[in-house]
Amino acid sequence: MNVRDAFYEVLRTHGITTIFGNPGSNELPLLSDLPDDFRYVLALQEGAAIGMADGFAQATGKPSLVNLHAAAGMGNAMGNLTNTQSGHVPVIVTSGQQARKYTELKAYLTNVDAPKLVEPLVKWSHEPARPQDAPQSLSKAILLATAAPAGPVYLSLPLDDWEQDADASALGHLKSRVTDGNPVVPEEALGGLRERLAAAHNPVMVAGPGIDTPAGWDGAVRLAEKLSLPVLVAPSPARCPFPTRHPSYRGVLPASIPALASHLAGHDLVVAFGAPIFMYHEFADGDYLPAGTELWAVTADPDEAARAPVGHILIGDPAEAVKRLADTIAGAGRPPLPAREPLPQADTSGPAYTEEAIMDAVNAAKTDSTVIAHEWTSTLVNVWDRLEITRPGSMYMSAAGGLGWGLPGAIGLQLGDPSRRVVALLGDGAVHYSVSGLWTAAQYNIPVVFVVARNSEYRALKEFSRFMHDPDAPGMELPDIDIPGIATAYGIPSERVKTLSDLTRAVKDGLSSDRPSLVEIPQRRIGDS
Ligand SMILES: Cc1ncc(C[n+]2csc(CCOP(=O)(O)OP(=O)(O)O)c2C)c(N)n1
Repeated sequence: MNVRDAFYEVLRTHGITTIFGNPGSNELPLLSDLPDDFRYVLALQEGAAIGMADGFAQATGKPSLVNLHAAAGMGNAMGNLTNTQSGHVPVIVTSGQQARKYTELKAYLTNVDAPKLVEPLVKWSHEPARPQDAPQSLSKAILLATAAPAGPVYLSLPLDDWEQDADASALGHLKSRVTDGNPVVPEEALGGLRERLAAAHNPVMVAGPGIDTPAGWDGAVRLAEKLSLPVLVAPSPARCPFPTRHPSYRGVLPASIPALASHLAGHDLVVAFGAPIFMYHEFADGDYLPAGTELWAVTADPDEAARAPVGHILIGDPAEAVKRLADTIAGAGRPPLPAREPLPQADTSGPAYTEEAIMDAVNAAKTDSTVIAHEWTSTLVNVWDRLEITRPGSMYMSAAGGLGWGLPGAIGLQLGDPSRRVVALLGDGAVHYSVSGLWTAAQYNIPVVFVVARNSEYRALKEFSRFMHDPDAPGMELPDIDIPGIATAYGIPSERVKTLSDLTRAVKDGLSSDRPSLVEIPQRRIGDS
């Protein structure tokens, strides 16, 4: 058995048989004669490959593998890797390295100091010291990526390692190695939070992406109902962690320090589950919390805990913690919360539509099982939740705010769970960062319904420049792009609709077809009444 056979054997052991990638000469010795039980999904650019692997890992709840080309390929991948890191997604990123002897000569396609390039964005970045170590390094990479807090890891793999003899006895051990038991909050620490919650007069829950699991949803809903807690979604959400039509649901927190603090005014206790404190965005000075408000939080990530600027942070699985609290806390005896104010009626007049009206039209087409991949930045704060989200794992957004995740992320989500159908909601600017993913969707027949809102501008940036009192920046206009034409050229059946009812019809048609499709709808530009 050679190193290459052993490498594939370790992947098999962990159930990893899909490789997302974009190959180069350094990778060919690993990829040629791919074993029959593996499938290779070709992305035409490395950022798209990362996005697909990220969506696939999130949909399957298991680590995924991506194989990229040396230094330039890894460079292209870095943008989307910021999202994978922030989203705590276990993606095993690999790239080929020049032959060991050639790296000393810095030959063409040498990845100089390969682990250094990626290091800030991964949990572990490594090039095996000996060819025989590659299977061991892979095994460690997989176990480390999945251990809490999950996240991407990176391996650089020299091209002349694969034909070397493997260490057969080491492989036997690698195949039976298991790590188990992600940390949970100790009972004593959780007891402190339980007491604090029981004594609070007007507590509020903040739900983060870390509780978007069946256990997390169950626990958060029961805890909210038992204590009549209003529930806010943590700012800059990467996933939807709470049902958006539940009476406790109160929308998404704003992402600036003072706006968030004033949103929490009047609450003596804030309890956040599965979120950093907090994923701020718009810069403005102020205090983190209103006077008289205390913050507690539970996160699986010690780094999130340690960098929280305020609060009493408990480290452990946040979904397990919220569920344990719901199981064990006594009811508060407060009356049930009144349902949230009904959403304001959207202005549905055309010919270009408000984002609220477009969101409603998509909502009318989706079902409970539809999964949304969202990268439409002018609807990032309080418009996406016009979608009725009723179950976990139904809504994903780029976790670090890096555009280029949504389109390939949707493809990975769809491949990862074919039992559910994915709608990608994209801005006409966002589409272009990983646009070549459309080709992968067409060629592998991955039936995502791509919805593009066309306002021919970077609307979110224009809004931002108003917020920052920096008007008149250049580079905000996107005229003359034929997105349905581009999609058609990549092999995706596409249409441009003029009415909201046609949008609903097109999304329904797409969801009932077994082919990918794209629909574009005009969105109002900033300042249009
Ligand atoms: C990789 C990357 N480059 C640039 C940006 C900055 N950016 C944030 S929002 C935005 C505009 C996106 O426009 P569009 O997709 O058309 O959505 P709209 O805001 O118009 O709804 C840009 C360019 C980013 N977030 N990520």
